[in-house]
Amino acid sequence: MTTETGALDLAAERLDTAQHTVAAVGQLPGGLTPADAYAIQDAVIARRLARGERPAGLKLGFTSKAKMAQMGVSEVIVGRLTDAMRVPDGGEVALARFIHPRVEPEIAYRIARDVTPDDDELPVDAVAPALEIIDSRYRDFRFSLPDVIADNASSAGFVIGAWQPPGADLGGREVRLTVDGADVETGSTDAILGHPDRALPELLRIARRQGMPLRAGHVVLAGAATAAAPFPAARVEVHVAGLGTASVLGTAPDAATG
Ligand code: 0L1
Ligand code: MG
Repeated sequence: MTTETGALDLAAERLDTAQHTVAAVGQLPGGLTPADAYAIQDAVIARRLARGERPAGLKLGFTSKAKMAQMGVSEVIVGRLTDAMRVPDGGEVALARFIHPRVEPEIAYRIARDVTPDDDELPVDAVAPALEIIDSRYRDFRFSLPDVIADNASSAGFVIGAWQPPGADLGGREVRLTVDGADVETGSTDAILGHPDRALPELLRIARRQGMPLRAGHVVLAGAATAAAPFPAARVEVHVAGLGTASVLGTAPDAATG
């Protein structure tokens, strides 16, 4: 780590305030290392947990070529999920909670039991189609790699479809993202690191390096199968061939019920 703790705390405060006041901020000062950026992410998450949120799992970001091209980066990153980010499958979410939300079709894995230092691989007891809502806290979604790591990999929300037993090959499955029934992005689960199962060792490696615990029941989001799409006031649905669907209704400020 190269940046002083006070400066890291200040950056975390800025990003946390941006998230809960729904107001974008400028990028962080240059010169941050990835280690600094994960320390800022730790401090951002500590603030959320101090407000009563509970850890719900981890997500991988930048796992697809489309995503890397869209954002101009080449490294896989990890962010944290909390219970406050979860939206029930088929439920609704007020878009007023977000600055400029986007949505991605993903595959979710459920962790079977607490992961220990002896585990060579992640114990998984279920898989599901999933949606991730991302919402960069930076103005215009513009950020460097340390910026986005510090900003918890843009995590903002997630939706998990019906859990299925693991075991079937999740590779090469068609993925569609629809808005009010019309396709907006199509792709394949192979866009996730060549095969979504490859997300698991990547995640274990980074989670272990960063000291991020994985507990029984935690969700792992493997990464996006297509580029992200804007999240409009409409029903957004992911369809994964042979695995099922998950959906969420984005509600505009004047239509929000909660
Ligand atoms: O889940 C993702 O791949 C997003 C990573 C963060 C970058 C972004 O905001 O698009
Ligand atoms: Mg994602």
